Amino acid sequence: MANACEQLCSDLSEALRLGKAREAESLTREALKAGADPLDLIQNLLVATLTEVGRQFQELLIFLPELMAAGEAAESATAILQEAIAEGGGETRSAGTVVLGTVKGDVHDIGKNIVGALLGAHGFRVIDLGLNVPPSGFMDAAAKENADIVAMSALMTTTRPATRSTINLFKEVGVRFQYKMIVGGGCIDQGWADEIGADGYAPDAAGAVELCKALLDVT
Ligand code: B1M
Repeated sequence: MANACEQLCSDLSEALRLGKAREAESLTREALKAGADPLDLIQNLLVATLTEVGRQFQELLIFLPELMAAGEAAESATAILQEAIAEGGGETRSAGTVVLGTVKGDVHDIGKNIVGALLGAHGFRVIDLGLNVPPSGFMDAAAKENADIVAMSALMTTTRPATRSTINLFKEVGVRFQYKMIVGGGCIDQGWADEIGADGYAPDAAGAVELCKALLDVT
């Protein structure tokens, strides 16, 4: 991260941690003005801060209201970073259509939104189904939008099985072969992707772009 925004970034991390949404918004804008790269801010600041917030929540050092406040502050900052990513995207040729959503039972959408923004910036047509998407939601949208890729995000061990049910539904209906199906999110790894028969897994948003490009043979 550029030295110029070291203090700003540390203030931003603190604002996110304390759930100060307005402050997080203005510090995000200032950091971008000072030359910070939006993806760098996401990977090195936002993810790191929220991981720490998650750890504190797990260890009962903070409680649901604090977790929610941090989540809301992160949503505000992410909206600004998403815009910056979209503005930075110069590709006009359509690289393919991706139907994207957070799986059933899961309302964590900050990471999914970042993945969508970056895919969009790289020329993909992204159909964002939002959060808490049931298997049938992915299937209906994939058919309607003539998707190339179905991309599922899951953040909790309790919602991870929904990625499997979604793939299984595509199999049962006999349309699995029509789409590439990929998974990602905090509780997912390559082992899980292999176990459920997904076509790929990416650990972060940049990795998701590389994965989609590789699956569709886009250079
Ligand atoms: Co919740 N939450 N949360 N939460 N929350 C976690 C996930 C948790 C790990 C915290 C903890 O205890 N340590 C834990 C889950 C434990 C488990 O696995 N079982 C947890 C819990 C328990 C809960 C509740 C159950 C709490 C409660 O109510 N008692 C509840 C669940 C509600 C539900 O979903 N039904 C809940 C609620 C919330 C808030 C609403 C308050 C808020 C979410 C706000 C929102 O998303 N709009 C929230 C938050 C903020 C978190 C943490 C702190 C941060 C998540 C986040 O946004 N990270 C989280 C702790 C953690 O993750 N360590 C936690 C930043 C984001 C940029 O990263 O989403 O990982 P991430 O996305 C990355 C990559 O994973 C990847 O790219 C992104 C960018 O690099 N990626 C993909 C994501 N999707 C991808 C898809 C791809 C490829 C890559 O291809 C398809």
